[in-house]
Amino acid sequence: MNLDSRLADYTRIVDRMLNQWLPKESAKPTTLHRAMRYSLFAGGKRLRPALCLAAAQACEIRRIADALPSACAVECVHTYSLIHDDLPCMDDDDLRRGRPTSHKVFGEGTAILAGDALLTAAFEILAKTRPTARYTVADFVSELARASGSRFLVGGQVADLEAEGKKSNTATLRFIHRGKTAAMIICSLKLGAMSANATPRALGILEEFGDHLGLAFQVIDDILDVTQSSEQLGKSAGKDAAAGKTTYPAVVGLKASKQEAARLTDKALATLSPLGERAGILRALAKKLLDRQS
Ligand code: GRG
Repeated sequence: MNLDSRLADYTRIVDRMLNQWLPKESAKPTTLHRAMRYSLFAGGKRLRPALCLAAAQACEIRRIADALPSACAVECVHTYSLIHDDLPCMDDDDLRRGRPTSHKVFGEGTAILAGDALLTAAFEILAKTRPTARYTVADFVSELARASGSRFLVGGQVADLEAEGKKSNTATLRFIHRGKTAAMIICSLKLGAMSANATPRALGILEEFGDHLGLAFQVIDDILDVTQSSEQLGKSAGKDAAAGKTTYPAVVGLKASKQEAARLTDKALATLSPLGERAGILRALAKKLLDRQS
């Protein structure tokens, strides 16, 4: 199995379905649909759809197409969160996925609404999923709603806003990262597994894997923010320190942060053991994320 070609396959099928399921640019109101597509097709890494499809394969899904509503839905929620995160009232950023941010191109009102519309489009798309013997469509919807709601994605963002300029400890940092980053990673894995009618035990394993991987991903994100250029990242580098954010490098230093990312990745890999060979893509993906440069 070649990981890069597998990831390219995932991106190709996800992009084809996103293009099919989202309103065309020519559909009214055209500015809104242009704005939604501008951010969605800006060249993100498509990590969450990849985790979703890889989890589905680790749970021996019969037809990968059955996991596509979930894979596309998580990418819509993720893209909405990035558009809103970049707004002047949040992180106030000019650059995202190598392009000017949505509000810079379309104005603040349209950017907010493009985010709102992507969030609701996610549920419209997810509703296309097929129920399996163990999971109803309502189970899928409930999983995504929980991860993207006040206890996790939005809740993590609020905790992040409230922590700005204050000295936070590692417990606060973990709460923020669990909500902002790990929850959507866990949700992507679980929805993929549910599409494959996975056992509750397999869901539990993937949840634990996603928790460690999500934290590792965020620690690496914090490290890249201080070690890479904006060109390399496709988003503004050095923003965390400038905004007085509590990050892993700020709390424990760069060297210890790198060790922590490696430790969390090892823990994530260890949780996959019961899934054996079937989890090969997930394993390779976790290792690749540890070495990522953007
Ligand atoms: C409800 C007003 C309102 C706002 C919510 C939830 C939220 C805004 C913001 C949280 C979004 C956020 C920035 C989470 C951090 C997770 C993270 C590291 C994102 C970057 O993910 P990548 O690197 O991005 O996978 P690409 O662009 O490659 O998809």
